[in-house]
Amino acid sequence: MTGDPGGRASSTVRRAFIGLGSNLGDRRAALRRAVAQLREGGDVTAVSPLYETEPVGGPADQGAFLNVVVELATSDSPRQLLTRCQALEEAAHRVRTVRFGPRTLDADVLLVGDLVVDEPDLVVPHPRMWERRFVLAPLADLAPDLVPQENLIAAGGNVVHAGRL
Ligand code: GSY
Repeated sequence: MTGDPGGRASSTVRRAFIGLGSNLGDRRAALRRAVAQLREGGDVTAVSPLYETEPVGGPADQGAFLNVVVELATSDSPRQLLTRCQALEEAAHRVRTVRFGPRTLDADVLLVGDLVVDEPDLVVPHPRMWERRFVLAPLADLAPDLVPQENLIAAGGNVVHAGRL
């Protein structure tokens, strides 16, 4: 573990990225509400274009996702960001019946500056992000410097631009 990834508040402002996905109900509305709720923190600096994406993992018959990545300039710790993500999911009334199955909202802490966290319930950088095109494509739109082209090419799951939220 490096830096100050724990729960303590810090005055260091870091560039952080949150991944949002929905494949149940009114997907666009769920993502819009989640972004609005994140904006209440006053630290959102950008929202990626919207992508319609092939499900990666989970049941074969689940519907396509809509995904975006949100960029923050934040002094929140990774754990504080996890708590914010959990609040977004709770607000979306997510009901999870099937592991990796359809969900009204999934919110993941992807990156928090160069902090590294490896705890049972929180791993940053997100451990599977480098294999997922539904993460890397919107992340590359916001931060091409952070996404090696070879990762983007090798990543799994088709993605299609779907305009803006
Ligand atoms: O980890 C996010 C939830 N999730 C997604 C997603 O958001 N988009 C796509 N395309 N596939 C996914 N599989 C899982 S799990």
